[in-house]
Amino acid sequence: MGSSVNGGGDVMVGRVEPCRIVELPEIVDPRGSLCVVESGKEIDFDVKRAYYMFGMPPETRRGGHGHRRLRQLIIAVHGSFKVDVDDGFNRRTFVLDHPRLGLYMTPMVWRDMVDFAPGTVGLWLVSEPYDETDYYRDYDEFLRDARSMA
Ligand code: T46
Repeated sequence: MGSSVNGGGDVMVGRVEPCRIVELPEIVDPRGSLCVVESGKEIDFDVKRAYYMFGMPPETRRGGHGHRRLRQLIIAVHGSFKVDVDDGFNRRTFVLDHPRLGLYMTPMVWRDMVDFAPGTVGLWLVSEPYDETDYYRDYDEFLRDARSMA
């Protein structure tokens, strides 16, 4: 499990390998825990947008798309869920089950989010403003482009 995504040179895009769980710095004292995400330390992008989700029915499936440019860090600030990641060649499933953990994701990977525990609240810190043209909504189109980048 990595502790930082910074300082490793160019990040390989369009592969599941650089997608990974990042253990966030946790400052614990008798008042509770405080976790930090700082651009240039835990993530290699400036956060241009943040959004969060709650009220997901346990059987729901979210995502079902890829991004052309967007990088992101996903945190289950409460509860848990899984993220299935697919680069057109390989697949991997990540489990987010503690607010100290973030899933760092690079562009050109397809993602699905499943198995939401009741009461889950997820937080997304992302590198780009909302732009529908950044999305692959069609898996075959994603697959064609992802494989041609190989
Ligand atoms: C991602 C996964 C992990 C906005 O208007 N602004 C926003 O910033 C976002 C994120 C969404 N929306 C609208 C677009 C849709 O009408 O909210 C609606 C739901 O979005 P979407 O269907 O894309 O939600 P998810 O959970 O499938 O995907 C989201 C993000 O869109 C995506 O970037 O990587 O979470």
